[in-house]
Amino acid sequence: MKRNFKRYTVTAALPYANGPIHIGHIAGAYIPADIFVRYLRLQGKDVVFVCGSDEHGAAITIQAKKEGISPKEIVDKYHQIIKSAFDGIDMSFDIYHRTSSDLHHETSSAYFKKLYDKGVFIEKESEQYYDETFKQFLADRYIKGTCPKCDYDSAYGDQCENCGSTLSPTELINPVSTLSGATPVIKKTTHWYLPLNNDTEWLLDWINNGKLNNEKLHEPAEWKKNVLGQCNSWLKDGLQPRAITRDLDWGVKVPLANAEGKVLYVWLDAPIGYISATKQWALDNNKDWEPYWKDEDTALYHFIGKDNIVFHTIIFPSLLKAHGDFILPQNVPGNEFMNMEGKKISTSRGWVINIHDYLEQHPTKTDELRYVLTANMPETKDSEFTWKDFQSRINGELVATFGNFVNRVMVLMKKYYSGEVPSININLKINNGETEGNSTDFKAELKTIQDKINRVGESIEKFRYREALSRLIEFASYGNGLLQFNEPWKKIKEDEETVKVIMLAAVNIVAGLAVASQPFLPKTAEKLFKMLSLNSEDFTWGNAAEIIQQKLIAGHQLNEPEILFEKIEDEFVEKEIEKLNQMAQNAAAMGSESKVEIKDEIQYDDFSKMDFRIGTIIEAEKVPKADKLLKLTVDLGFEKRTIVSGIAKFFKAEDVLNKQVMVLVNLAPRKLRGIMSEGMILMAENKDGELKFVSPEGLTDNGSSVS
Ligand code: B3M
Ligand code: ZN
Repeated sequence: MKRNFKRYTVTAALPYANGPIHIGHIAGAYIPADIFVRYLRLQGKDVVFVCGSDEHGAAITIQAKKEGISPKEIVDKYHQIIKSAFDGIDMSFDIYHRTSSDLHHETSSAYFKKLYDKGVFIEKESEQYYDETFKQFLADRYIKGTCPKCDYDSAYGDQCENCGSTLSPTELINPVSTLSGATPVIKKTTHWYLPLNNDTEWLLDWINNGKLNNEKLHEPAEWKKNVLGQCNSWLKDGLQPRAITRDLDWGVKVPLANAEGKVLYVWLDAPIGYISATKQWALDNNKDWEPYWKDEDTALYHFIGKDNIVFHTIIFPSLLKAHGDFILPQNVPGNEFMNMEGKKISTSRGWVINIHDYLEQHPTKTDELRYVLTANMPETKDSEFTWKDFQSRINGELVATFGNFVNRVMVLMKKYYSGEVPSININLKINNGETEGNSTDFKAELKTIQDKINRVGESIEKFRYREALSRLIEFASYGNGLLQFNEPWKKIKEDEETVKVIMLAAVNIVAGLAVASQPFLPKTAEKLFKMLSLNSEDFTWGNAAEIIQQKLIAGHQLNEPEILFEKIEDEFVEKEIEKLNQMAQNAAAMGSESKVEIKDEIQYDDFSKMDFRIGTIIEAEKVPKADKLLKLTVDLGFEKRTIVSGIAKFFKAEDVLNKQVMVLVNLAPRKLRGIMSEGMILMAENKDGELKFVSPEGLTDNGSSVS
């Protein structure tokens, strides 16, 4: 952030309005964005901080189906829940908008039309996966399969949430429809594509050298390594054209005559949501939105989690550049993921701490949560939240260091001077608070305060929030050191004048902490300003010490001390862990209930068409290069058949010999791995997915019919 920009546009990922937000979201995208913005504002910068609900795409329609209500009802419900969670945790957005708004539909539709008219898109008929039962094309979250990059078995059609890779449905291994669970068929459809293949070159130069058409736009050294790594692994194989429309009836309609039943791909409309949000904010505040997106003196920052990185570093920049009027992001400080108590956070498995639940249970502990999530932020690699760590950080850092220092100062000020700032002799020496026997004077003390504040700011500018936070705590420890080395409680009897200097230096540190903690702990900062009887708006980051000196003058009356943080007892931790385990158990129970889905009713005729017989497996061998398949020979009494069966994960060839089993003998033969399979052996699958043979009770004749 070396250049001095005229204004800043900061975005935080628009969460899907398909469920509550949890601690992983907050730690990944929102707290870092909020710290950064609060820091910029404290420097007196012109900033707009935008966010809003992402209300389109399969994420929404799938949740609507699950809850049995309309997509509109889903987004209305979760928009409210998410918005109030953000308010509760003190996200200082200038606007929290919605992509279902008319303004957004107009903005994104016009954006598409502009690029279409410029001839940017390619119109192409292609073969795509289709679910015949649900009569629907399967893109994005409608299709799941194994990720070709990391082997995760529940990757979506457009991305893998495990490794963050961006995918297309055809890359998935073993794709299945998330609607019916069936293997999809292939069907033709027409879509518009963004020819990203033409963008590889300039993106490589822009991301890695910060240059566009030889003009230096950003410092790549300031980009985070995890972000650069993901961009380059995507760019190294060259980019492919990417479909930017979908066959869905929920979303922004494709504004073309021949596009019935088609909407914009959610990853086209959602980032444009940042622009619509800025427009709405400008309308509400009598401002002009355009400089915030078009002026080269504006710095644009996108704060996101790891699964959103390439959309913000590759796809959205390509769309911005293709338009022609827009600036490109200055930086995209993407974070990795946060895990919890040794496992991945998972809403469906109930392994989650939702923000609105936390707020309901601990309404007065919002700064505490912000603190712990910042201290464990997944900045460069995945990180871990535990309640035990929550307890030890709050008790050790916030209560014993920060809170304790502030309390000692405020109580002593009250005791010695009834809370009134004393007049001091500026020439008296005191210990500098760092080492025994090192003295300093009041002026130097003020300079130290400013240095400590600056050090916190330097870390924020580098997106090193964990470091910034530990520098804040060091600043508070330094305050404790100042008291410890100077021992005002001993000197008060024999050297009152020096005690005045010590105490004023200490109060100044409290004021410095009020300024420096503001980005991280906004409620605490507010309390500190109140106790000090100061107005936070009078302070800027870079001149904090100077303003402190001007405000905390002799005769200034402080307010009553307040307790900043409460100790977290063991019982608190035990209760929270118990709650988590309970939620996970409930989710598991619900999951197994909802899996009982009975197939559509059939008639007796349908059943009687199937010919089941008893047979004995007399030969078995593994099918080469197929993990799951065994080639079996089954003696049916009247003949012997070859049957290929997908049971090799559960049975070795020798285990199944001489087993008597049930066989569907009139199933049309199918070729599997080049072997003609002439029938199907019936298996039962238990809830852990293990297969067992369905066998007659006691041996019977091969060929016996089953009905
Ligand atoms: N809604 C994905 C997510 O919630 C998506 C972000 C959009 S940012 C423009 O992870
Ligand atoms: Zn993956």
